[in-house]
Amino acid sequence: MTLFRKLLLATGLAAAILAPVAASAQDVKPRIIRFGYGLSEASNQGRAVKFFSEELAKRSGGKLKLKGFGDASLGSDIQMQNALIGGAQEMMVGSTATLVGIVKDFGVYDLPFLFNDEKEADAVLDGPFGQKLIASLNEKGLVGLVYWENGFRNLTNSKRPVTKIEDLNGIKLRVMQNPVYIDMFNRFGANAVPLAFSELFTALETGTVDGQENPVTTILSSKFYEVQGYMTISKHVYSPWIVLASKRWFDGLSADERKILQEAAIASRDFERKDSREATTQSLALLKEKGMKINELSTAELGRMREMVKPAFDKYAADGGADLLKGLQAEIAKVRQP
Ligand code: TF8
Repeated sequence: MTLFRKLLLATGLAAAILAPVAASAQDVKPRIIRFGYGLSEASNQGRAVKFFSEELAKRSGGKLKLKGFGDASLGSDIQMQNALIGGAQEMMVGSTATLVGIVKDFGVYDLPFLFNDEKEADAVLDGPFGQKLIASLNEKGLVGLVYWENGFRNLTNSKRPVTKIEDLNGIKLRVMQNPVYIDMFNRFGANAVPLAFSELFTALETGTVDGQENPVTTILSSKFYEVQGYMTISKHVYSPWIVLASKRWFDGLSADERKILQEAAIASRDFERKDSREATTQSLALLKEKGMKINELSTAELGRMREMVKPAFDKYAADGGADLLKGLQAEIAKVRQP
């Protein structure tokens, strides 16, 4: 063996021996973190939870063990938020839209056609606006770590193709439990039915509702194509997910543990956004293969929809959201391509 190879081996060994020493020199205790989420293990959400878990293990020398619970097995978004506040569960990921019962301001993201693309969303969510909203969770017993991407939402239904707004007339459309969504779809002429995501598949299957709206990744991973024949690419709202921790639990962590958690969360965010964006194109092709009839909306029709929901913005502003909305629009203007 050459001296060079010996040296390589020796330094490699030293690194291998030193790494766990460095980890244990930190103030990190063995902990089990119950992390709940609503989609399936095979979804973009499930993949990102797995990535997060592996990152935490790597960065803590295996001490911080994140255990994912998918398919809403720990409860719906709203049930989990309350479990976090009470300290009965450590972490979760879910829609920002379902947080409005705790911090009303989160409803601002749900106003239709705000963001033109993912780049704008990333800049606003990761910038001062998004971070200020995250900070407002602390006094409610929650800690927001990062935003993940749920994505641009599209319409599906079991009745007919939707090529113009009038096609939505009378369609019973499940929406998230959030007043902005209810208001928006009632304006579009649908009958908005607020319902937890965990009850959605059954509601579609039994015909309790005719349709729903979600990103294509979810329409595929939750197998909505089995019960929904039509999809309309409307991209009416960009929907963020938010990774949350119980403040009660988080406050009991050491500074080192919190730092590891924050850093792993940021790594998971970058992984999740890239993965979800790649999956979006694939999902669309797969949904076609599964037999869904998919159509886009014409620019003229999208223009009509924008006009139709203008009063929703006025209503939101009048209900106390004026400054918030202005602040959000100013942040978007900073990053918008002319
Ligand atoms: C919805 C959301 C859900 C998410 C998920 C359960 O339609 O888009 O997909 O909240 O975390 O409810």
